[in-house]
Amino acid sequence: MATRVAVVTGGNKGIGLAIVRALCKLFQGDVFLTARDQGRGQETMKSLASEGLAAQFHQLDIDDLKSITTAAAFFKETYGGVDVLINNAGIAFKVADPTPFATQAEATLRTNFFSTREMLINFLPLVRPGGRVVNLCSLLGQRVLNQCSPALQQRFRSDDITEEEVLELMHRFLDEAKRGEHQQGGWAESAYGVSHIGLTTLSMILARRLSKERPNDGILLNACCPGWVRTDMAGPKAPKSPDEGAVTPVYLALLPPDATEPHGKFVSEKEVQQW
Ligand code: NAP
Ligand code: DDD
Repeated sequence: MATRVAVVTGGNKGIGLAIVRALCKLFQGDVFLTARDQGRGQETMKSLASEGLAAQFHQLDIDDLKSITTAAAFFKETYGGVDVLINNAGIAFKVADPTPFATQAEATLRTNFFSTREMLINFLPLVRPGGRVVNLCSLLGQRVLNQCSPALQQRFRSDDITEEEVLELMHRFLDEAKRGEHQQGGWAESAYGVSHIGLTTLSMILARRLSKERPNDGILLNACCPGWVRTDMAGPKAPKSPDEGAVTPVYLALLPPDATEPHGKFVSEKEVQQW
C-alpha cells in the first residue's frame, strides 16, 4: 500500500505548527510541514527534531502559483497522491494597521481566498479516496456575514451558489473597496471577515462537487474555526494555546475511515455550526 501523506500549509509557526506537531503524533504516514520561506521552515524543522518529532519539509508559498504546482507535482510523483490537506496559511492585518482598506482587502483576499483556491484547484485532484481536506476559516467570517446586506447573506448561504458566483462576489468586493463603496455594496468593514466568508462558502461548494463527481471516494472536506488562538496573528491576549487551536482542524483531518460526516460544513469546537 502507498505511504500515506499529510500536507499542512503555513506550518512554520502558530496553529499550522501545532497541527504538524499533533499529526506527527497521531497520523499514520508522512507529515509535511510546508512554509513559504525555506529558512523559517528549516529552523522549525530543527526545533521539531529536537522534540523527537519526525516531520518532512517542502517549500510552498500559496501566493506563488509555480510554488503550488511544483509542490503538487512532488506529491504526485513521490506519493502518488495526498491523504490529508490542511489549508492553514493565512494573513490578517492588525486592527490598528493604518494601511488603506482597499490595500488590506487586496492582500487579505489574495492569500486567504484566491491563493487558497489555487491550492484547492491543484491539490484536490491528488486527494486519494478516504482523504480529508480542512480549510482554516474563522467565526469572524460568520459574524461579518451577519453584518452584510440581506441580499449578500442570502447568496452566501444558498445551496445553489456556484464557484463562479463566489469569485464574482469576491471581485465585486475588491472593486467596491477600491472605490470606497463597499459599504453601499452591502459589505461589512472587514476584509479578513470577507475573505473567510468566501473560503467557507467555497469549501461548501467544493464538498458538494466532490459528492457529485467522486461519490464513492469518501473524501470529507470541511471549513473550520480554530478559536481565538495566541499566535503572531491574533496576539498574546487570546485564550487558546496553539495546541488547543489545532484540536478542531486535527479532528477533521483524522475523521475515521468509515466517517461520512461532517462534509461541506463549517465546524468550531468539533461541532457543526449554522452557516
Ligand atoms: P500566524 O501565526 O500568523 O501564522 C500564519 C502562517 O501562515 C505562517 O506560517 C505564515 O508564514 C503562513 N503564510 C502566510 N502567507 C502565506 C503564504 N502566501 N504561503 C504560505 N504560507 C503563508 O497565524 P495563525 O494564528 O497561526 O493562523 C493560522 C490560520 O488560522 C490562518 O488561516 C488564520 O486566518 C486562521 N485563524 C486564526 C485564528 C487565531 O485566533 N489565531 C482564529 C481564526 C482563524 P510566514 O511565517 O512566512 O509569514
Ligand atoms: O478569530 C480570528 O479570526 C482572529 C482573532 C480575532 C481578531 O481579533 N481578529 C481576527 N483574527 C485574526 S487577527 C485580526 C483580528 C481582527 O478582528 N481584525 C479586524 C478585521 O476585521 O480584520
